[in-house]
Amino acid sequence: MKSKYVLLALTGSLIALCAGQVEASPIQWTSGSGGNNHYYELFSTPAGFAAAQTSATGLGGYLVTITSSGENAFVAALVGPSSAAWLGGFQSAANPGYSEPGGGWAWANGDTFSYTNWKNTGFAEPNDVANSGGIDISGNEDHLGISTDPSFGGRWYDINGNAAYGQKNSYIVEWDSDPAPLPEPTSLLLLGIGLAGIAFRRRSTVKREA
Ligand SMILES: [Ca+2]
Ligand SMILES: [Ca+2]
Ligand SMILES: [Ca+2]
Repeated sequence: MKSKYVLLALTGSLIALCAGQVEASPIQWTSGSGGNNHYYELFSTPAGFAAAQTSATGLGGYLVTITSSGENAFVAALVGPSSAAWLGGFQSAANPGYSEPGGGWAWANGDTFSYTNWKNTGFAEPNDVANSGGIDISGNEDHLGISTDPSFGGRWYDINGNAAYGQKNSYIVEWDSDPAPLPEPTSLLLLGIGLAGIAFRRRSTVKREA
């Protein structure tokens, strides 16, 4: 009986895992199209900056960095029309050349922050204006976003990433190489239930045998 229960629970877990598992669907920016062969995926469930960054590193990648006009165009297309997303950039007084609003910006993953694509018409960015008194890292707006709203056209803006101000955005994860298949949370939950079932059956079997 013991081995039968274990086998049933294990089979159930495997079925649940296979049925629930959906591979991440990152898109490669291929060298054939002028790209860097990195992989990118848009996560459109709005998240605060810190949560987005935690999600990106948890998936083995990083919040997207943009280091060329070609990469900006690729990322803007991924964001889609009239939307916005976090980029993996931040500003800090600890960074070389810091001054508000345009100095001391850096990519969190260490990429060189030289290419920029700030909104430069109308209300130009960066402007460090919002959330008066709401210090982000060093100023009022020290995190980085890209917007495809027609008034931005794929250009960047600085915004407060302090969770207390509640800004949420879609975000894009970038990987240098193809990430491993990523199980969905539901399949991990089902796997957990299956494993708990194995443990329960083992314990109850021991009881009956005792
Ligand atoms: Ca990049
Ligand atoms: Ca700032
Ligand atoms: Ca701004």
